[in-house]
Order: sequence, then C-alpha cells, then structure tokens
Amino acid sequence: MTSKGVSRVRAAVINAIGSAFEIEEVEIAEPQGSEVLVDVRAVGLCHSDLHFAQADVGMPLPLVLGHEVAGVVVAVGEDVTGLVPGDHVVGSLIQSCGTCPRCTAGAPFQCLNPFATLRGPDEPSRLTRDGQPVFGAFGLGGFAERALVHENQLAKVDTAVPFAEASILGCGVLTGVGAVLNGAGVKEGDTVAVIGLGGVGLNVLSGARLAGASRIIGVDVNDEKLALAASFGATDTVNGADSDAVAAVLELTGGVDHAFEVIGMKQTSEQAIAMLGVGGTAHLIGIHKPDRPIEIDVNTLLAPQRGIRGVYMGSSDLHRDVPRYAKLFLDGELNLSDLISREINIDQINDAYEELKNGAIARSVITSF
Ligand code: PAD
Ligand code: ZN
Ligand code: ZN
Repeated sequence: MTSKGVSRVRAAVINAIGSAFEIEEVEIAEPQGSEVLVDVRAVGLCHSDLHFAQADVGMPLPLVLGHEVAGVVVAVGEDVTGLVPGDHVVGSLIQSCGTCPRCTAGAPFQCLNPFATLRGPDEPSRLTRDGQPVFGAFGLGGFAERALVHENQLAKVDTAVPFAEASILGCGVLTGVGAVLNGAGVKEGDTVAVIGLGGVGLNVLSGARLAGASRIIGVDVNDEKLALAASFGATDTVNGADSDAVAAVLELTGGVDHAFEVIGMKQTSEQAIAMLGVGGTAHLIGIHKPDRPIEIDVNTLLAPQRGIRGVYMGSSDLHRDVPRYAKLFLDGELNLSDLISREINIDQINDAYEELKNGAIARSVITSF
C-alpha cells in the first residue's frame, strides 16, 4: 500500500448476492475533485450491510459494503475545502449534493440529487480489481483498509473520540438518536417503546433519554440485550419471546406516544402500531426483506389518530449531528462504549455477522486489516 497514486488495499468483497464476504486485494484510485482518501481505522458491522449482501437491491457486483466508518484523512482532491490530511473523520451513507432545494433547506437526508457524491458512469471507477470496476456501496466502501469518499459524506470529529466509538456515530447513532431527536420530535414526559435493541435500537433508547421521555420500554428477545438496556436509558424491559410485547407495553403505559421498530419484521412492525396510545406514532426504522408487506386495519388508526412513518438515517445533518453526538459522548452524556461488543480483524467479518444474526451482540467493529 502506498499513500500516493493507486493503492492496493485489503477489502471484504461480495462477489454474488447471498454469498459470504471474501477478503481480497483491490485497487483504490487517488482522490480527485471533492474526494477524500481515508485511512479506515474502524468500521462497524451494521445489520443493513447484511441485508444488502443477501437481498438483491440492484447494487452492482462485485461490491464493497461497509458504511459505519471512522478514519484519518490521508489525501484530498483539488476541490476539497473542509478537510486536510490528518483530520479524523466519520463517514455516512447520507449522500447529499449540497445545492438542491432539500439540501439548502437543511434536509440533506432528502437530497434530490444524491448520486452527485459518486463518480459519473464515464469516469474510472474509484475501486477496481485487476483493472475491472468494483462498486463501493453508497459512495463509501468502508470494509477496506482505505476508502475514497466525497467530502459531503464525511464529518470531522474530535480526535479525543476513539475510532471504534467514532465509527458507530456514522450510522447507529445518527440513525437511532436522530430518529428520536430530529425525526420523531419526542417531547419531555412522552412515553416511548423501542422494539429491537441492536446497535441502532440501543441508540434510540439513548435518544429517548436525552429527549426526557418519562417511560422508555426496551423490547427484545435476547436477555443479553435486555441487560444492556438500562445503561442506555431504558426504564423497563420486556422479553418479547417470553410474553406478549403489546400486552406488556399496554399494561405499563396504557399505550405509548412513540413506538420505534428497529428490526425490519412484519410481526414487530405490526406490534409497534398496536402498542400506541391515542395520538401515538409508530416510527419504522428496520429494513424489511423485499416483498413482505405488513397488514394494517386502517380503522384502528382513525379514531385513536395513530400515525405511521418511515425513518431514514435519523433525518440527520451529518455536519451538525456528528460533532454534537461526539461532544455528548466526551461529556459522559451518551453511552457509546457499551455498543462495541468486540473489535475484530477484517478476516473475522463472516463469523461476526453470524453472531449479529443470532442477536447476541450489539456491534462488532473492524479495527485491523
Ligand atoms: P441488530 O441485528 O444489531 O439488532 C436487531 C435486534 O432485534 C437484536 O437485538 C435482536 O435480538 C432483536 N430482535 C430480533 N427479533 C426480535 C423480535 N421478534 N422481537 C424483539 N426483538 C427482536 O440490527 P441493527 O441495530 O444494526 O439494525 C436494526 C435494523 O435497522 C436493521 O433492519 C437495519 O437494516 C435497520 C437500519 N435502518 C436504517 C434507516 O435509516 N432506516 C439505518 C440503519 C439501520
Ligand atoms: Zn447502518
Ligand atoms: Zn441535494
């Protein structure tokens, strides 16, 4: 690996949808224009990457996933204005052009021209293998020693935040805390239920605590996750495998103001709607397998005035929210360290994803290659 010119880096490559990650060498180009070359020091194993590795959502192959990235800037393109070599950065899959009406109105998560952060179809690929294009998912391609990323997808982060904790800021924290503080508008005293306490759901608990929710109920089927919940702000826990989660939440609260589904299952999405009180809203975060619609009896929404909404990346503004959450962490107000179940080498990625599927761990983070 060299720091100038094309580098060869180790990466976890998906060669066929449904197959395992294969650790291979790929070539990564020099930064041009608004691109930044990042030395990846930590990349988290978010469940979304497993969805995209296993379900065909139209991403070109071969594919390098990985979108929870923290690292150090090694080189910048000639148009980069906000970052210099040596900066510590957090990457996000929120692709924003910076100039469309949504971006200029402060909603980069609704950018109308998200592909502006990628190279055009006629330009050479950022990643190649034996000269052939390799697709870096969402303009990040974080499961690699280095990543070449548009500066709009990177936020500078305080060097006091360790890389593993910083990596989780890029998706789990932006999505989970942001869903509560930016998206849902949870008010002081509101009641909240969170179904699914993985790397994202635990952050929804944190968001609810920061918002001043009066009752925060964590629901999972894994006792280890339920044991973690209190350190993220849960006031009550429910094991959905042992009991009827809806009945338990209704008994505790009479129906919650906000229910967050953070798994991506039909059954739990329907539970989130069924456990709402009058005027309550279900916030659906989990990504569902394709073609698995949920069923709603609309009449159950009308008189109780219940709402349902989809949440994407916590309605986050990366450049506002990453420094904000980093400061909360450094001030001892946001628990990031308990999210990191273990730090692994990239060679362990398949085993670590197997463990994530079993629900036993919050986050594995790759910190060596
Ligand atoms: P994870 O695998 O770390 O967590 C899932 C949790 O759900 C685990 O703790 C499981 O034990 C628990 N669980 C499984 N089945 C049940 C059940 N029946 N009842 C209660 N709990 C159960 O995943 P994650 O936290 O990395 O991601 C969660 C989802 O959020 C996943 O679908 C991911 O793709 C999605 C996501 N969405 C966005 C977005 O912007 N919408 C962003 C990031 C992640
Ligand atoms: Zn993610
Ligand atoms: Zn835009």
